Order: sequence, then C-alpha cells, then structure tokens
Amino acid sequence: PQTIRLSDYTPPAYLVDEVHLTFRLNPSATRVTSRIAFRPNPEARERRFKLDGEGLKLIRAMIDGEPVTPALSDAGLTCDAPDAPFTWEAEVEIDPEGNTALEGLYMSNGMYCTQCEAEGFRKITYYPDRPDVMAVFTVRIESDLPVLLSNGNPVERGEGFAEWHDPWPKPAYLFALVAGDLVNHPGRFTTKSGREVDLNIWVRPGDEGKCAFGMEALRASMRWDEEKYGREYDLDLFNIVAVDDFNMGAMENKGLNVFNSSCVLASPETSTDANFERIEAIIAHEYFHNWTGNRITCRDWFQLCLKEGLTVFRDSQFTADMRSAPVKRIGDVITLRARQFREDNGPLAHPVRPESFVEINNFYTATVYEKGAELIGMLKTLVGDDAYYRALDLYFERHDGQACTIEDWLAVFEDVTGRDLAQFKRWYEEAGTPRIDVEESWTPGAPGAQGGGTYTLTLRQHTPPTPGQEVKNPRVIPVKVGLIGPNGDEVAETRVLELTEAEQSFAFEGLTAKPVPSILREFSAPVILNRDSDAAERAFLLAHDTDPFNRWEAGRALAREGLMAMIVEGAAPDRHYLDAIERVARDETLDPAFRALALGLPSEEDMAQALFDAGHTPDPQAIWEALDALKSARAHAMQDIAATLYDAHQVRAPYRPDAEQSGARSLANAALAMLGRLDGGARAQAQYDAADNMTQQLAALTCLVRANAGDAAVQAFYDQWRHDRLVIDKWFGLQILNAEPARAVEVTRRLTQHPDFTLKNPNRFRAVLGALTAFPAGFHDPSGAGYALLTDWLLKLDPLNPQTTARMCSAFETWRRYDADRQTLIKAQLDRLLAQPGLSRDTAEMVGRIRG
Ligand code: B3K
Ligand code: ZN
Repeated sequence: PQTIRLSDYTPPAYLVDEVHLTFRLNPSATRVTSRIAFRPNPEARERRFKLDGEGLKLIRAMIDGEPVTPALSDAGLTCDAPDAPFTWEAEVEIDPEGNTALEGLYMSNGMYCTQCEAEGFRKITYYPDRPDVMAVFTVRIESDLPVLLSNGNPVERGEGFAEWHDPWPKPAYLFALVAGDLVNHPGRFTTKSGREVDLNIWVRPGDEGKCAFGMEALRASMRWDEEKYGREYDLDLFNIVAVDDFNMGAMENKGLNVFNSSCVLASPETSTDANFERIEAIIAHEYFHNWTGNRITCRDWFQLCLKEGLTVFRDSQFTADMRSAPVKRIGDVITLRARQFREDNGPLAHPVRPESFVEINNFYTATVYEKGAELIGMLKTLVGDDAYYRALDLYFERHDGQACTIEDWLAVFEDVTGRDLAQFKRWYEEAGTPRIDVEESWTPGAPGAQGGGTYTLTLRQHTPPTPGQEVKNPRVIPVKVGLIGPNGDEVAETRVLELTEAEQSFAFEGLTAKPVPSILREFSAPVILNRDSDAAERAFLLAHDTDPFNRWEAGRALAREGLMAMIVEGAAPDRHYLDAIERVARDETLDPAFRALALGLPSEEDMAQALFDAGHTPDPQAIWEALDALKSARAHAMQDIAATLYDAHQVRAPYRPDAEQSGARSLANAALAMLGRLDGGARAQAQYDAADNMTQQLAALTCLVRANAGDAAVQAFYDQWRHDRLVIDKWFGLQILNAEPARAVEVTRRLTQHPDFTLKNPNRFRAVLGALTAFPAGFHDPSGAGYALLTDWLLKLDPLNPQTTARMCSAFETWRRYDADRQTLIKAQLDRLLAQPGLSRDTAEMVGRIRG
C-alpha cells in the first residue's frame, strides 16, 4: 500500500465549478449520474485528468457530450481531456446494501445514508475526491421513499423525486444524502441578522420522543457561535439525521449533519447525564464545523487538525459556558491523559499535523482532535483573549471559501500580534508529550525585612523520542503559575511563564515566607509535570489552591502516589489521602460535581502509565486490586459521611440534565458506590427499584453487579429495555466492565453469543469488545485469552468494516509496557492479524505501526 506524504502535495490539475448529481436509488443497484464542470487550474504543475473512484461500475462516460473510454484502475480513472473548460458526464452503479464498511452510500435499517469524510465520495462516483476542490452541488434524488434529503436548500419536490441545491462551494467530503421512512422533530432559529432557519431532527418512527434535547442544544449552539465568534448560519435549513449504523460519532455535512443515533437521541428514561452532556457537545461540535471546517476547510488531509482541533476547542468553550468551566476542564484533562497521552507515548505517536499516512481514516485520533485543541488553548493563553478573537476574525475574513493550511492559521496570529510563531509551530510538527521537571529555591529576605524573599522556579523541558522522530526541540510552553502562602492565602496571582528554552528560571520577589507553588494551573499545556512533593503539600493544595483544576490535580496526585506505594511496596492505603478527600467531600462550599470528580480515582490505565514511567512493569491485576482495596478502605473511612452525602444530594425536582442536577446525582452516586461496598447493595437495590431516569437506574445496576448482587436486576433491565438498542448497548458494556477481572473474558465471550450481538452495528461491537479493552485487568488476563478473543472478533469484522476494526486495534498500542509473557502473547495476536490474507489497508497500517 502506498504512503501519502505531506511533502508531495501538488495542486489539483482541474478545478470544479459545478456538480450535478442524480441518484436513482435502489438497494443493490443504485445508479448515480454526474455532470461536472471542470476547468484547468492555473496553479497546477501538470495537466493530467484523473478522477478518484473505488468499487464503482462505470456504465458510460462523456466529455462535452462525446463518449470517452477512460483507463480504469482500482483507485479511479484517467482520460484524455481538453486543456480548457469542459463538461464531464458519467453514470455509475453502486450497491448500498452490500456496503458494510459504512463509507460512501450505504443502508441502515432500510434507510439510505452517506458518509464521505475522508475519502468516501469516491465510492459514490468518479470525482477529484480531495478537499481543495470545492464546488457548488445540485442533487436530484429519485426514490419512492417519503423523505429525500441532501445538502443546502430544497429546490423542488415531486412524486418520487426531490432536488436540492447547496449554494456554498464545498469539498466532496461534505456531500450527504439521506433517504428513508423518517419523521422529524421541527424547530426554528432566527439568526442575529434576521434569517429564519428551519431546523429538523430526522429519526426513525418511534424515536420522536428523543429529539427535544438535541434541538435545544442545536439552538443554543447557534446562538453561542453568534455571540462568541460572530458566526451566523448561512442557509435557510439545517437538518440533523440520526442513523443507527455509523462508524463514529457524527458528521458535519453542509446543512445535513448525520449523527450516530447514540450521539443525538436522548430522553431521561434512556440516557444518562453523561450522555446528555456528550450529546450537547457533539451537536455543538458539528454545528461549529459550519464555519471551522465547511466555510473554511482543509487544503489536504494532513491539515485535519485545522478544522478538528479548532472545533474541539470551540465545543469545549461552549460546554464550559453552558455548564461549569472547571468541571469541563477536569473532564477534558482526564480524557486527554487517558487517550492522547497514551497514544503520544506509544507506537502510534504522531504529530498533530502528521507527515504521512497510508489510510487517512486512521488519523482521526486523540492527537489530532484533543491535542489539536490543546494547541489552540495554548495559543490563546500566549497571545491573550483579545488578540485571540481578533485573529479569529481575521481568519474568517481572509480565508472564507478557501481550503487552508496550518501555515495560514498561524499567519493570522502573527499578523494580528506581530509575534513570531516559528517555535510554536513545533507543537504541530513534533510528536510526543513534553516532560517538565521542576526545581525550586528560596532566598529569604534580610533578617527583619518583611517581604524581601525571592522564590525561584527552574523549569526543564524534554520530550522523549517518538517513532521516526529521534530528536526533539524545546517548545514554547505556557505554564500558568500561582503561589500560595503558608496560611493558605494566595500570595502571587496566576501568571503565565513562557518556557522557551530547555531550561529556564523564573523569580518571584517580595515574599515573606516560602510559598507553595501551584504550577500548570488550568492545565495550561499538554505536558507531564514532574515535581517532587510530599503528601502533606498535596493535601495542602487540595485544601487551599484557588485554581480548581490544580486543586483537583493535587487530590489526584495524592491518590496516585498512595496507590503506587500500595502496588510497589505493599503499603496500606494512605491516611493523608483518606483524610484530605474526606474533607473535600464534606466541604459544602464546593460544587457537588467538583466533589464527585475529586472522589474519582486514577484509572487503571493512568496507573499503568505512571508505574511504567517510574521504571516498574505494570501488572494490571495488581493495579485493579490496589484500586479495589483503596475504594474499600475509603468506604469504611467515610461510612458516615457517605450516607449523609447520599441523602443530601437526592434530587427531588423533575429530571433535568443540567449541570446542577447532574452534579448532585454524580455526588450521590459516588456515595452510593461507597455504600455498596458496605451494605451488600441494599441501597442500590432500593435506588434501582425507584429509579425514574437512566442515570439513577444505571448507577444502581452498576453497583449491584459490582456487589455480585445484580443477576436479577440484569435480567430485569434487559426485559425492560430489549426494544431500545442504545440502552441495550449499555447493558452489554456494564456486565463486562463490572465483572471480576478473572471473569471478564468469559463474560465477554458469552455476550458475543447473545442473539442481540452483531458485527453489523459498530455501536454494538464497541459496547462488547470495546468494554473488554476498556477494562485492563480483564483484557490483560495473564492467560492471553482477552487478546485472543479480541483478535478473533477483529478478524471477523475486518472484511466487513475496516474502519471500526482498525480503530479498535489501538487496544494493543500499550503492549511494550507489559511483562515479557504478555508481550509475547500480544505479539502473537498482532502477527496473527498481519498474516490474515486480504487484511484491510486500514487494519494493516494500524497493526504494522503498533507492532513496530
Ligand atoms: N469530521 C467527522 C469525522 C469523520 C471521520 C472520518 N473517518 C466528525 C467530526 O469530527 O466532527
Ligand atoms: Zn469534528
């Protein structure tokens, strides 16, 4: 398979002004005719007419009305073409029903839908399927199905057909078509300049009752983008469609967003608070793409972070504004560490702007998305809020309608601020997580002189090598720092230290006593901070830091260090931690959501990475046992307070998925989990029986399964929800995630035999096999049974759905941190995958990179 390189970029030979597409829909033989107005690109370096196409049956082709016979290959066609504007016409046949890869035009429960990003349009018709070719699309759909949708505005609707026109030039990856027996939940939005926009969420009959929340989230996003970024919507219609079979979360097609039904459908009975929050964020994310992605798109797929990093950053800002900013930040850092740090410190590490790929779908990663968003956040910190928004205004003004690069993006910041961002650009080019080591020194003032002391922080940065990048250069790292005095008062407000050298010192003068530093406030850079500290100081920051992120971080560090001592030295649970966390839990001045987060513990994955970094070989079962022991010790230590917290945070008002109620529920359910370790699940059973929303029902069920008292409830839950596929996904996952580690593989295997398990639905596949891989103590069973089971199923899925298979291979990405036996077992499975004849390009690339 061919490696595509950023350095090989060449402009397209021909540009497209207009595209007319006609679809005659048929499940197994859909005919697509295209009429495309091409013109030579004055900027092209060579004039060769070449169209991408995959799995298409070409029926006929014409140039300016004359039949032509192009040369066909697996990847597309070439043909002699004029060195002047001309019209290309072609008819192809495709098979939506046979399309199990869920890329291009496919069928899901009798409805037609498309997924074109990144390179799926070439499975629909011959086309220059690259984002720097932007064109105006007109689409005619012929079918007897009641609902026929495409991008833009409706032009005409008649018996058996519909016509759509999208006035905004767009790359083919933003094309979409949906046809089916759908019902809509309507809404309306008036833009700030007075445009009336019709909004719709289209769903299968039966799902109408799950649309109201998504609609409100959409309207809130539209308003927010106007207020915060001055961005208005630009069509008279905005459609969202829920699809059950979908490879990822959602897709920002112009005017016709297509969503995995799990990312849009919500009701209190079937969705948890976390689901609601995620749905709100994804709806916002896809909507925000209308400007950051669609109006301004990417020149090539190496620039993916241009739209994804920025759009993730924007959706995080939105959630922070809608809910609690500190809670959102803490949650984002938890996922960043769990997914991006893991990726950045293993064989799949790659720069935020990769330099090469085999299959671009393999680069929709935590690095491109989440680290990409962190880079925007750092840029904002470095230039300041005011300059950030001026740079964004310039970006929208200068590049509207264009396909851009990271260079274009950085240039608007340079032009607005006069700052040289050459060093900052390394963040886009160099992979790996920087480490910052901290040293401090204190010089008291002259005796008797109050406030003459100087506190100096010395920061050293280094980034370990990553595959293909041995040498790393110092980056510019904004480190937000504040200082706390011995009495708990803040003695130096937050300031941004700009670390640009490998080593640099920063002095704080005029202090009366040696302060305690609060470093990397708000997690101002995606780095690993190493600083020797002791439990007393962590507990002090947990009690006094004015920065909520670092307050949480202090508790997290305390827990992690205590767990390390338990695992490595067989120590008992750390008293400092237990006392400090109890004080936080009791502190009524703190937001319940924050307290619930503070009661969270490092994940098994965090612990494995921390142990590995400290020179130990992590043992997943030992990690699980230490966590389990700490949870039990904590439950005993906090027995009384847990019962009080549980009672005090019961929500009596009608269910709302807002920050306030969900914060109360998360704290009450954290207390329930503690109580479940003491009462054998009695309270959980009561909560289960009384629950009128999924958050309460699921928390109770989880607790019951953990207490080994869940068999009846598991059956009852299935009987109650067997008709609801999204709830049944939860049912599958929770049985695996809460099993005894030694039983997790067996439970997973049993669930793969369940009649409701299917390879055809990515959500279901992830609910089962994804749950196993998200449970390290189960997945890494010393027998290797978890590795073998996953591989068995990846081998079955790959011929049907390469994208989802490839993505799930990352379960193996941490293999080198484990012991020799586990490494041998995993290697054997990686080799088994690689040996599979006909393995997809997607999976082959992933396994090859992981194997190294
Ligand atoms: N842009 C899409 C992701 C497409 C993934 C293609 N394999 C969703 C999003 O980031 O908004
Ligand atoms: Zn996106």
